[in-house]
Parts: sequence; structure tokens; C-alpha cells
Amino acid sequence: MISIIPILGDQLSLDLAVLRQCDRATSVVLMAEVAEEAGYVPHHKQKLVLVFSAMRHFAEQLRSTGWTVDYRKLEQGGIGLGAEVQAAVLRHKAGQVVAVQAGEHRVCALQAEWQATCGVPVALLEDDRFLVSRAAFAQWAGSRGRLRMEDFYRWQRQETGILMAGGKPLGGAWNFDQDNRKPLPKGRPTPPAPHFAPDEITREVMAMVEARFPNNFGTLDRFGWPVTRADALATLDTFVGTRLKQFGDYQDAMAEGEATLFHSLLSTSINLGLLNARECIAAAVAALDAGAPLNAVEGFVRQILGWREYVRGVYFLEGSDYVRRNALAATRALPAFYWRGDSGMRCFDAAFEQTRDLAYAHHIQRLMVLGNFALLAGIDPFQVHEWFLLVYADAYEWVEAPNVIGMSQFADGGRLSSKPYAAGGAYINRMSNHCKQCRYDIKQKAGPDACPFGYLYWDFLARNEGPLAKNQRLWRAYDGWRRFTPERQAEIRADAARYLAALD
Ligand code: FAD
Ligand code: DLZ
Ligand code: SF4
Repeated sequence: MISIIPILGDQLSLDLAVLRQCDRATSVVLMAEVAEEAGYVPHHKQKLVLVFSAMRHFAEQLRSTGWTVDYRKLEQGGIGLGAEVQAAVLRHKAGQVVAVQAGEHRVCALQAEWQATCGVPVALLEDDRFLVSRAAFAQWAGSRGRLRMEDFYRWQRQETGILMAGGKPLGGAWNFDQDNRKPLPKGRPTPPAPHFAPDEITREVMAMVEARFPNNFGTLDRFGWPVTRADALATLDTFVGTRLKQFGDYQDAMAEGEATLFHSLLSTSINLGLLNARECIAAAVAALDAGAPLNAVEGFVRQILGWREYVRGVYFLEGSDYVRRNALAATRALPAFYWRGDSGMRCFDAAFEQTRDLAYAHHIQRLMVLGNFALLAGIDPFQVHEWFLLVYADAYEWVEAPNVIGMSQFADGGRLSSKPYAAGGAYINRMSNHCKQCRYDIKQKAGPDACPFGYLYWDFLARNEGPLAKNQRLWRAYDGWRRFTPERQAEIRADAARYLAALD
């Protein structure tokens, strides 16, 4: 009996559960580029090229390891995954379909219909590339009143023994965050970011994407993402060899002309399946023996073993309506400068420019600049979610939505995170050198030249006093607000009102 194995665009792993379970002799792998997936949001052009090129390269790799692959290019007119699976069952006279559960609610719902539409049994396997299964996360979450990444992370450290010694955290502390908040010193060199020149397959996909998606956001000129496992492994090696040592120190830094600093650039590869999360963690831990400092290694491990697994758990736990949460009732439309990069705020426009040109911004730019601005300005979180889902090469709803709706916009009312990541310009000034080149003046406290992050921060607190003032972690912030004279409070709110009115 022939089995059809549909492999989705973010399941590009040779050790995928379904490939371990099925037999090459009696299986046909189905990979399909379809309009539905290419269009559920108008993805950045680089994301489309990345996914389709990586899919095409993976199909070649599967063939070279003895698998029969039925590959459907977008040019062949595929509308949706369901129709493609159904057609493949008929084409190959298959008796069953075996697949790995999709990574997001929308595609899980499609998979649930396959059995009815195809008329053959459909088996869906757990995606065991994640360290924590959906059921294990639900069990962990079920036993506690509040969800916190820190608790999850400590549990995972204990469960896996990673960075543990004799049942205690290595180095005597669970995290070294206090060491990981340094701005980049002036003149400090940073290693060049890895760049993979597009090969023939990628160039063909680039031409196809330019022709079919000419109006999608972003540019392709600087496309250099890893599209094969070999390129992804090279990115991991380069990171561990040249950037990891400083990863901790400058994890939160931002700087003019520095798109990547010491970040790993691994999210696209891990999310696609070109790299396994476990091997990235293992490579970083092994670097301890080569002299990588614990604050760097722990900082990196925390992102993958902690945050990455945690947000995925929250995503499935919270259900498909999570993206519609709006705990702070924010309703303003996304400003046009999220598409044009002409806000005049240098920190924002710098993050925008690299987002447009590289489909990448590092965590602090996403959280403390692009996301922070939307939070302070009261932008509708669903619009913020859609923007983040389409502008980054590593964006998939399971990881993007908890980061945006939960961490960045606090639209889930604190389910994922204990306080909103709201900050004024002083934070950005401390962690970057953008303010020196900005048209706004970080030192001015009021008026049209004052930094918008300043008065918008206080206005955000004042506007949301109802839902937020009782939050223990915001006590100091509200205390600061209350210490202003009524005249100063009125001045701040007038500046914010003027600025926000101009946005609308
Ligand atoms: P590094 O800084 O080198 O971190 C190492 C790895 O840790 C990353 O490759 C990633 O796999 C993991 N990681 C780090 N932070 C997180 C996190 N908060 N959640 C999950 N994994 C994490 N990440 C995505 O993969 N896709 C997204 O669509 C996405 N959207 C985001 C939106 C917002 C508003 C915020 C605040 C964060 C978002 N993140 C997203 C998380 C994080 O910003 C990116 O994973 C990271 O910037 C990718 O760059 P890097 O590989 O150089 O990461
Ligand atoms: C992101 C993406 C895109 C743009 N296109 C396809 C596609 O044509 N075919 C496919 O199988 N997968 C694609 N993907 C990845 C899927 O959207 C991803 O598998 C789901 O979002 C589940 O996480
Ligand atoms: Fe950003 Fe304000 Fe600094 Fe300008 S002055 S770069 S808007 S923080």
C-alpha cells in the first residue's frame, strides 16, 4: 500500500517523525507550493523566496537519499494543501496519508479535514522536533495559576539536565541577565553576518516571486539566507565560533548600521527545520569547553530551551482566538510609517530599513522599538500581529503571535508575561546610539522636538491606569507618573494627543 507523506514548508528535516516512521519503498513524499500558504498574509518577498527555495532544495536532498518526491511548484497552479493531498492520493493510488501535525491552528484545521476529503485514513504524528510536546506543556501549565517563562525554563533545565550540575544550575544562578545589558562600545568591531549567495534554484525562485508577488513588502537584493541544511549548519558553526562569546554581553544592544550584532541569525533555519533546536543548544553548551562565557551560553540556551518552547506551548494552549485578544482595548490603525519607514524616529526607521532589506530585526528592535511604539501609541494589536507576521523571514504564527500579542502588546492581559514591555526613549538611548542621529531630541521633555517615546510612555501609563496600575511590576512607573505636577501631566498628555492626532 502506498502512503502519501505531505511535508509542509516548515517541516524540512530529514529526521522528521514521519520520515523515521515510513518506508522509502512504499511512500511518496508530497511537497506543494500553494497559493493559500503564499497568501494568508502578503509575506515579505524574502520569506517567500526562503521558504520555496528551501523546499526545493529539501526535495532534492530527499531524492538523493532515496525518497520518491512528488513536488508541485507554485507555477503548476496549486491552490491549497488539501486539494494537493487529495490529488496526490488519486495520482499515486495511495491507501493512506501520514503527516506531522502542522505548526499553526490554521493548517491544523486543514489537516483535520484531509481524511474526509481524501477518503483514506490520515495519521497525524506529533512534531517531536520540539523538546516539549503540546500535551506535556498543557500538563505543566494546568497545574499552575499563572504562566511564567522563568518557571517553565527552570523546569526544562531540570528535566533535560542542560546547564545543570548536581541538580543545581551551572554557575550557581538560573540566569545572568544582569551581565547581558551592555550597549555596544563606540568603535567595537562586530563580525560580518553570514551571507549565502543565491544559487540557481534560489535565483529561479527569486524571479518567480518578483513576477508573481511584485507588490509584496520588502526587497530581494540582499537575499542571503541559508536555504539548505549545509548552509544552516555553517551559520551555526560561524555563530558558535565568532559571535557566541559576545552574544550575552550585547544581547540587548542596538547600533547604527549594525543589523545583526552578535545575534545568531538561526531562527529562520530552526523554524524551517533545517536545524534542530537540540543541536543548536548542544553546540552552544559544547562551546563552554572552548572558553565561551556562561552568561553568553546561558543567554542563548534560554532563548531556545526557554522562550522558543514556551511561546509554542502558550500558542497551542491559548487557542486560535489568541490573535484577537485586546486586553488594553487599543484601536488605533497601524501608522503608514510601518510600511514606509519615514517616522523621523531614527531608532524606528533604522529597524524598519533592515526589516525591509533583510526581513530581519533582532529581538530588542522588535520588542523595544517596533513593538514598543505600537504598544505606547495604542495600535490595534491584531494589526500589529499581521504586520509582524508578514515582515520577517522567520515569522510563523505559533512563534510570532505569542511574541506580539503576549510579550509585546500585552493584549493577552498578562497570560504570557507579567508586565508590558513599555519603555520611554531613555531606554533606547541607553542601549543604542540612534538618538545622536535623530530628528527628535532625547533631552527635550516637551514640545514638537521632544522624543515621542518619552511622552507616549507616560500617556500610555495614564491611559491604562485602570488595567495596569495594580500590577506590582509597574508600581515604580506609576509612582513616577504620580510625582509629576498636574501641569506637567497635562503637558505630557497634550504632547501625546497632538502626536497621536497627527498619526490618525
Ligand atoms: P538570537 O537572538 O540569536 O536568539 C537565538 C534563538 O533563540 C533564535 O534564533 C530563536 O530561535 C530563539 N528565540 C529568541 N528569542 C525568542 C523568542 N522571544 N521567542 C521564540 N524564540 C526565540 N521569532 C521568530 O522565530 N519568529 C517570529 O515571527 C518572531 N516574532 C517576534 C515578534 C516580536 C514582537 C518579538 C519581540 C520577538 C519575535 N521573535 C520571533 C523572537 C525573536 O525576536 C527572534 O527569534 C530573533 O530575533 C531571531 O533572530 P536570531 O536568530 O538572530 O536570534
Ligand atoms: C510559509 C509557507 C509558505 C509561504 N508557502 C508554503 C507552501 O506553499 N507550501 C507549504 O507546504 N508550506 C508553505 N509555508 C509554510 C506553511 O505556512 C507552514 O507549514 C504552516 O504555517 C504551518 O506552520
Ligand atoms: Fe528613538 Fe527618541 Fe532616540 Fe529618536 S530620540 S532615536 S525617537 S529614542
